[in-house]
Amino acid sequence: MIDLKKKIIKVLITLIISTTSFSALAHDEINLKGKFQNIDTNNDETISLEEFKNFVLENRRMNRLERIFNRIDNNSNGEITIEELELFQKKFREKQKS
Ligand SMILES: [Ca+2]
Ligand SMILES: [Ca+2]
Repeated sequence: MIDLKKKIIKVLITLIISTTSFSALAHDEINLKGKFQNIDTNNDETISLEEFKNFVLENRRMNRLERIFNRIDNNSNGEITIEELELFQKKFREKQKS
């Protein structure tokens, strides 16, 4: 159950990040309709400037989160262990000292 949840989150993150880059729009792989519905949060079938701004901000936040995640994920296997978290904390503390 937990593994499935993890998998879903991973897929979601990949999806959101892949749909952020405009170069990706050139490829047909993207479900434009689904993307549109994601941005159109009040479901009135148009994207307002406000909705667009929120979408971009949200994606930027996600990208930042992914970078942080990758920095903690020392062996880049897509999962953070307690050891990796401790290592990250140690590195962070050393950085604070210097
Ligand atoms: Ca709308
Ligand atoms: Ca890891």
